[in-house]
Amino acid sequence: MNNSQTYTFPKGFEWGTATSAFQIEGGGKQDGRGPSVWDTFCEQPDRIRDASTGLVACDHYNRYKEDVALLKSLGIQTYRFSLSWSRIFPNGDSELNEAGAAFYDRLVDELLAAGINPAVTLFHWDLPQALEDKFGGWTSRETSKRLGDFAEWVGKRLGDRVDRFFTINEFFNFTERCYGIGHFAPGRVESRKVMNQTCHNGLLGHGYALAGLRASAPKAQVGLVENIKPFIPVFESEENILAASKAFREENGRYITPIMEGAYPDSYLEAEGEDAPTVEAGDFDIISAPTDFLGMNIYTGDYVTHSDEPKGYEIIKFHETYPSMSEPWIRIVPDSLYWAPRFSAEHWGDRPMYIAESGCSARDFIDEKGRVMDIERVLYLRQYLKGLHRATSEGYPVKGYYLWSMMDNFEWCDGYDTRFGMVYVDFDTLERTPKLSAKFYSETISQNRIV
Ligand code: PNW
Repeated sequence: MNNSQTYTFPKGFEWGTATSAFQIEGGGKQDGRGPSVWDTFCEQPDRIRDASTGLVACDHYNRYKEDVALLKSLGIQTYRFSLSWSRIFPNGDSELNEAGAAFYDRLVDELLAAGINPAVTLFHWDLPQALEDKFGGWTSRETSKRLGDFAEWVGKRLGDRVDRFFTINEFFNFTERCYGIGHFAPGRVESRKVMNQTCHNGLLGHGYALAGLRASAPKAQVGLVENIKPFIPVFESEENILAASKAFREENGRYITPIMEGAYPDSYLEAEGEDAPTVEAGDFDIISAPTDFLGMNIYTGDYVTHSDEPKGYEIIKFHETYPSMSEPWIRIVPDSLYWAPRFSAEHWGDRPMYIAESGCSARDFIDEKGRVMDIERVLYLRQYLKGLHRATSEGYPVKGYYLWSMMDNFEWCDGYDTRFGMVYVDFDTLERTPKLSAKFYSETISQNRIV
């Protein structure tokens, strides 16, 4: 059988899994950690579905050795995790909390000793509360600059052992959703103008972070992670493919297009009018400085068909009966892992790409033997990996894949009931149990093909 029949991935393809600090670490008040906006948010009434907090979470801060051993036993090759900024700089300024910083030395060393390649995200939404208080968080360019300073420090501290850094994770979820819709921390509902400014400041934050890392860790590979919106031609006629390609560039225009192209698309500026963000001279030099790779988080996607309207495409609405996972926003669209890498390469060139997160929530059935049989997740992963396999077999430069998530964790406003892990966590005992999907993934990794 040839590679395409066995779904074999290219030699050297990296298989990983991802987490983020606030969602797993706990140790919320240990060793001098300062609060983040998410700590504050969790204390407010009616913000989190199960009224939970991140104070203990998976207690990874105290159990990281056990967790690294688990990663190793599953054969994971690269592990993407984020830093709790306020654990390291509790006041968001230059006053270092050495005890907090030392945790990341221990974690990185433990991973390296286990033969696992660490991949560090600098910012995964848990802004130090001090920066929210002092500057208004992402409404201010000061915050963007502080992320640059933090990045420079991180490069100095970890750059000798870590060679892959992601500057930020998903713009929408720490800008619009936090300062426009108010549904994520710090939960502010500001004017459209202010909200658009947070988006711009987020882009600047990425740019400053990239510059900071370039200065202190010149050999490291640096990129960002965006939850890019994939568009899939509903069937593969030439005109549908063209329509989906147009949709991809336009609909990702707020974040990824300006980073790649050094300017906001006209359609965005026209739509926002006077509410468009204030851009200072030189901003786009910072924002669009070249990265080494593009990280994409892909959970779902939209189908597109050609349209005779001037914009040339139509996004097809989902009927409520369309299959989705236990979280309804995760519609099952496996071809997303093919079309997003393909359109990225076609629009912005052949830079290396990582799927920095992909995965799903699923109902976990615990059987009478205590096994967690998450067959829905196994089915989901197999189909999505087939989409990804098509991308690599056609030569699109996707270099690795990070399954979200290593273990069940704090799913932001949904609390602990929504489970994304391939490892089950009992939040009373904190015991970890690999699910059926972990066995599937582990076997896939060991054979470098979809099993
Ligand atoms: C990502 N949506 O967030 C995050 O990077 C993770 O921290 C999170 O746990 C994971 O996906 C699962 O939700 C998203 O509603 C949150 O479209 C929500 C959406 C997308 C991504």
